[in-house]
Amino acid sequence: MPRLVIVSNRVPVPKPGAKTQPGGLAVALKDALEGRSAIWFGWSGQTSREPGDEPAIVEANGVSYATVDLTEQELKLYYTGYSNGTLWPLLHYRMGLVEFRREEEEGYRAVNERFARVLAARLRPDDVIWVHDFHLFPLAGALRRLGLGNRIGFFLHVPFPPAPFFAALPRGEALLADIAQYDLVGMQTEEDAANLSGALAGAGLSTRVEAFPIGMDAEGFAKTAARAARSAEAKRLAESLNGRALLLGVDRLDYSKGLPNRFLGVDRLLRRFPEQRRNVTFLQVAPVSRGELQQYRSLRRELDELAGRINGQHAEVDWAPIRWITRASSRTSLSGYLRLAKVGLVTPLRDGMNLVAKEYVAAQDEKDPGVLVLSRFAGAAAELPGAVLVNPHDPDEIAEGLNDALSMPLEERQARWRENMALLKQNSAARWSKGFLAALGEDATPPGSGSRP
Ligand code: ADQ
Repeated sequence: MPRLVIVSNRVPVPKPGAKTQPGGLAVALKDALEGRSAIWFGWSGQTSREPGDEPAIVEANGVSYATVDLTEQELKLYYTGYSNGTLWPLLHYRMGLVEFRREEEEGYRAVNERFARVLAARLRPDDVIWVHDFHLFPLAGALRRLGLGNRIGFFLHVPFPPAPFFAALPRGEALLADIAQYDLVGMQTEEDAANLSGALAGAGLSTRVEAFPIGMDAEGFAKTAARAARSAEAKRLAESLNGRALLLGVDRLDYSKGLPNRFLGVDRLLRRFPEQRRNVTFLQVAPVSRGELQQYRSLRRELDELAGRINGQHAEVDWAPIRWITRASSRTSLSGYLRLAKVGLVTPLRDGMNLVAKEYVAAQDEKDPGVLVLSRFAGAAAELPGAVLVNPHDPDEIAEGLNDALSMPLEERQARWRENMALLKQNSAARWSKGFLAALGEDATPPGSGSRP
């Protein structure tokens, strides 16, 4: 089997002795990395004044983690500026939030070219390269310009908007030309795949674009959640509810996650369905993210104010409807909260997949499962037919979804949960990563043969 080279902006370098549960991509790629020779390359998460092109290497679990620092300036242009300030809102259909500055776009390209140089010096001709997410769109183009003929695949974790929308991005054609340098581009949904193919075709380009919805280890998460729900902390949460149903949201504090409308949805629930007033408590966990960007700071202020106002209007001496936590919690603790929640409230305005939706389902107790209220604009909506789907732009529809979920008979909750859980088990993380790599054609590469067919 050829060596696998994973490239992502952040690299989950295992810390010696750390007991924290890995999250995100590390979990999703676990099976793809097991029992084979692999490198995981990317940014160290650190800045330094004059970062060299010699990566720091940590060997763990058979994987060689190779990372490089960025300068403050590189970080500002490549990461904060172009990746998070331009591409993130554009890819999430938020034209009004897109900021474009040429120097940031150039900084983004320069970091991708530096990554390509550092990586190319370590590559073997038969390595299979799998690049992740929008920070690294230009990487294949940069590697090809250095003369590399390896198989290179790309997976986009976020959505891709329709072609006329993408066309508004200055110098977007150059980005499309780079994307066309990948042998295979994986997207979260058929809709995203069609949008990217359309944008490529419009620019006279093409490559293989297919949907590979990201999966999770549902059984593993279910076990973690069942254990976590027995912890002292989870018991404290359960007791504090005084018999009320827990409605739970878990997100990064990001404008794509639809949090203001979610808070307003809870407000509407309390106004329109007064019989639920003493029945529910809504807990939102959303650790601050990307605080360097103004849009994120003002979102936080908006939510602080909304939570305060809604609580002020509805609270009683012994109860307030919203509990609002902007600190980080461990993955294990969150899994316990998810299991205790009668409703998982996941209402992004747009989301590539949204793994919290899947984790909520996996965390449930099959004897008395809660209900997922899910945005129809999350990639997960196509994968979880047992969810109550809502339009996240309409707080009234969110309120109605919540009321339906809270009134749902046990039998229906079980039937919906069983349908969702069966699909989660089928579309596992292992199937996702192996499916992508098989389609990339790594198995077709004769060992030791040098270049692409
Ligand atoms: P994210 O936007 O980060 O990821 P999501 O899929 O919901 O969104 O979460 C990814 C992981 O982070 C999950 O395992 C989740 O449990 C964890 N997480 C979320 N909020 C957390 C919190 N408050 N504390 C701790 N952990 C938290 C991007 C795309 C998504 C896509 C994923 C994976 O935006 O659409 O599903 O990548 O492809």
